[in-house]
Amino acid sequence: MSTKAAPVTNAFSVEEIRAQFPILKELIHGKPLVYFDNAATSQKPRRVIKAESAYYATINANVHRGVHTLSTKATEAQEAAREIIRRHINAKHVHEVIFTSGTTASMNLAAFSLGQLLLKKGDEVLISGMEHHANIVPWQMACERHGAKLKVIPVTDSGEWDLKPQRRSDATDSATSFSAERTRILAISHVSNTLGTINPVKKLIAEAKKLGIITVVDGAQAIAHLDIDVQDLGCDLYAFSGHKAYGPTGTGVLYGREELLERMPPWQGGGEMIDTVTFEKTTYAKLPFKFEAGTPHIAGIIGLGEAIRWMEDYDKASMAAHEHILLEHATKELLTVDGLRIIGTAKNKVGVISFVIEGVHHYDLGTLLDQQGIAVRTGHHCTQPLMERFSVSGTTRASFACFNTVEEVEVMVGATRKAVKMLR
Ligand code: 7TS
Repeated sequence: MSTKAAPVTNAFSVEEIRAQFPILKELIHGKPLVYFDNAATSQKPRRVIKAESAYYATINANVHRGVHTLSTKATEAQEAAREIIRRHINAKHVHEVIFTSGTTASMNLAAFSLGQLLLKKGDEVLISGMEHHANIVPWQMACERHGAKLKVIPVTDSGEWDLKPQRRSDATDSATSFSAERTRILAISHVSNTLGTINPVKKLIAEAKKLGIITVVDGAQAIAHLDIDVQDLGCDLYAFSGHKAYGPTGTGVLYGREELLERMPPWQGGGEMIDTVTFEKTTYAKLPFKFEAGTPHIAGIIGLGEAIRWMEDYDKASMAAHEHILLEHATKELLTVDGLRIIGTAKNKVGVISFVIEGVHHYDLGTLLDQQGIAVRTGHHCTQPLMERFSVSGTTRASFACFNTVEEVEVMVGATRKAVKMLR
């Protein structure tokens, strides 16, 4: 497929980028693949695939265990990835970067451990109405364990946080108020996976901090599109998945501020997270290993380090600028489809566009688009409460990455128009 999008900056050429993704040469039902499901998982550049397979081919061994050469090399490669990630998110210390299997695991760690440390009967955890289930259910479980309550920031019609009730000193709706006495934890997404909204996390974190509230950010949809500086954000914990940022599946990170991580109890017990074990008592390893029980996904972590270096080579801001062009084009063109409504119309968005079409079920549309080689996600996107907020059972979602083109957007819009005619 030829690519029509002009390079956005000198540092960025979509043609050059596309050439690095082997999967983009695949045909789906005989048609060139148009991959618009990057919010579910992004595709991987050759460099990442090679880094992962090179580990297995040349230095495969367990980490932090053997004195033998391979184990040393594997350990060095894994720890080099930790430093790449530290630098990328501007954490102060390398031991503030904990490897997990993904955002879901990071959030379960955070909710379990912070629950043990902070929550007691009558306390509150505040999340927002646009959270992914991974940033709802672990907190619900923690609240159940400790007798705390889950409170929710409402979402406006455009798909943004409605912070007015929180700000009012005379807030009558206690369901949405920040309370110095009761709120212990604020857990919010940086970017909504369903709406694409970029949330003003820094501002809310600053307000929470004034009240001594611990802040946790779900950065799953931010890491591939925004420059992340955890010190500038001021958050206590920040979670993301490697596979949504051009890295391997089964990898993730939980960043934590040293002083808080020191106080947090471990989530999982087992090998590697201990200092000494007797049948009577176990003492735990230093950070970050206290939170990394068992053998990690070493190959994946090395691949994640390479994915981060790859993104840095191409400059995230240039990628985001390109994706914004795709978003604007898709928004304008899709709105010309009869009966189409976009869910999520915030001013500040990443390249995610969710829509519903009158008289057309999202599942049927997704199936017909697939016949044309176009991969989109359909359904509730693991945000069922948000679907309820917008009174829809699901949406069709196109989510862009730096390798997508304006021409691909046109292919999708054309195929959507055709599908609507068939389905009505
Ligand atoms: N939080 C957000 C905001 C997400 O978008 C996702 C995954 C997760 C947490 C969980 O990440 P995981 O890597 O542990 O699965 N979101 C999506 C999605 O939008 N479509 O498929 C997965």
